[in-house]
Amino acid sequence: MPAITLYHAPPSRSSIVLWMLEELGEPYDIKLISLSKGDNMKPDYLAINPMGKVPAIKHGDTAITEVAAICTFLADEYPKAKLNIPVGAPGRGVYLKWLFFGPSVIEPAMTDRAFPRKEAPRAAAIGWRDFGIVLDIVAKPLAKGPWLMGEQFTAADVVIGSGLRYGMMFKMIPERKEFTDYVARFAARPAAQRAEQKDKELSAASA
Ligand SMILES: N[C@@H](CCC(=O)N[C@@H](CS)C(=O)NCC(=O)O)C(=O)O
Repeated sequence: MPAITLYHAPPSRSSIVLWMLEELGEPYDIKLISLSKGDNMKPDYLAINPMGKVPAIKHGDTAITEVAAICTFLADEYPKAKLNIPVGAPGRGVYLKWLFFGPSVIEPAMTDRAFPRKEAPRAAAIGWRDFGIVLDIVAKPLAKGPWLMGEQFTAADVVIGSGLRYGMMFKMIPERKEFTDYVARFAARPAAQRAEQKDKELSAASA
């Protein structure tokens, strides 16, 4: 039995982990969670993720949740795939910065813009300050590319790349050339294509 089980609702944020697992090349199982049938709020699943959200993975007996944490963990746990920048290597800090930048900066910046608050939040009180600045910061390393960390494709690209692609798809992020070129680059990766194909099949089968 594979050591990794992905709890997955296709397509959703758990599709990001599906892509990560394809990049990793380790065996894994998938347990489908139907959000429309409320599987995510059933006691069995709440025991794995009390938030009632996907994704979650089980690694052995340990349940791990949160996209970026799962991707960071998998990249470190299976270093053979070279998707991490290991502890002690010079780029480790910047690599972790990007992994945190996805859920703590890009995602709230994007959703606060899509679902405006009644009162504008104070720039100093929120974690992302200004939407334009957030986008400029991500665009900078991508203009040089090919990946966030330069020549090495890492788990940070899986996390940030998925967020940018989603944001542009739903018109929450502008289609800047740095972003569209980046999405085209990673969409050409065999693992991304396998994950997309699997997700389509799983969506169709669970519809
Ligand atoms: N912070 C979580 C967010 C997970 C999340 O919001 N997942 C959505 C699917 S995209 C979900 O499970 N929604 C079901 C619900 O809230 O009922 C992460 O990064 O993993």
